[in-house]
Amino acid sequence: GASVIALACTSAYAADLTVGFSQIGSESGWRAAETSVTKQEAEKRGIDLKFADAQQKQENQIKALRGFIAQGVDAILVAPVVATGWDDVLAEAKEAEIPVILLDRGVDAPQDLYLTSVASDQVKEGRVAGQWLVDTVGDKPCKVVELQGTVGSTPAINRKKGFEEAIADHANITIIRSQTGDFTRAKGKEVMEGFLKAENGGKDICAMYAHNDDMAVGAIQAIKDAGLKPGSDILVVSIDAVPDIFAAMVAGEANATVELTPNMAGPAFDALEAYLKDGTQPEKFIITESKLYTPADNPQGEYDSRKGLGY
Ligand code: GYE
Repeated sequence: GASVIALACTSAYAADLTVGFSQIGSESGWRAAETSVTKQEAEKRGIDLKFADAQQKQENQIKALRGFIAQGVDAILVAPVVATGWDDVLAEAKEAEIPVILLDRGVDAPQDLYLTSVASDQVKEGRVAGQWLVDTVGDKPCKVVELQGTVGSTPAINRKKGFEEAIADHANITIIRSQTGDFTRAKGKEVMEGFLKAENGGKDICAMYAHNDDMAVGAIQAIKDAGLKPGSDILVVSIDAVPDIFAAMVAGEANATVELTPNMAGPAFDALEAYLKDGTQPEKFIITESKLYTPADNPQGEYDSRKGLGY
């Protein structure tokens, strides 16, 4: 009868949602986890997810968004690789009345061009990392080298800002070298090798701050290759809380990480469904939690609980 048909229609509606997802790439373990969690969250909701990997190139993301608009998707998710250059394509999506949700990075564009942004407070992440170092070294002189994330991305800009704020009143802690490792292990290792060579083998370097764990893991290898002990000769603090940084903690080779949840899609899809259902406007910025982990926090257990989540 009618009720059976109505039921079929309702469930069919949810399954009819088609969402385009422009993902940056797979530059880090955390990025890979975000991709797999997003696919799971879509699957759970019966959403048809159209996935596009941009290999970390903005022009590929803009092409993907234009493709989604032409396809007439119901909504777009995008993790914007850098903060600038989005105004035109976001305006085209708005013109086509396709809501856009930003994941894990922000854009320098008018806020009415996107429905909501789901991300961590990246200034806070940098501040938490810096405060950990302040608490750990006290008044001891500490020369720090910094591995920055992708140039022009909001996490790189904000994590640098937050860390500098935290150490600002501690003249004994100074950043002596800072360079981008583009959020990858390979570049992190390469740049750290350069830092060690430039700082006569690195024996005067007290700490390495990396904007993500993948660059830290690369740097750890470079420190070991130089005959120094990461985690003791050179302290290691970074961000993401991926399994391999917990493995490094178990080995005594890393000292602190600030957790970044890979599940930005859950809150994003919840906001999207409420908006599409009855026009509910979500908060413009949905902020995820940032939590400090050190070797005192059962790193083996944290490794075990995260392994296999797509990292
Ligand atoms: O920390 C890193 C990834 O955009 C906040 O991008 C994200 C960062 C994350 O490459 O692992």
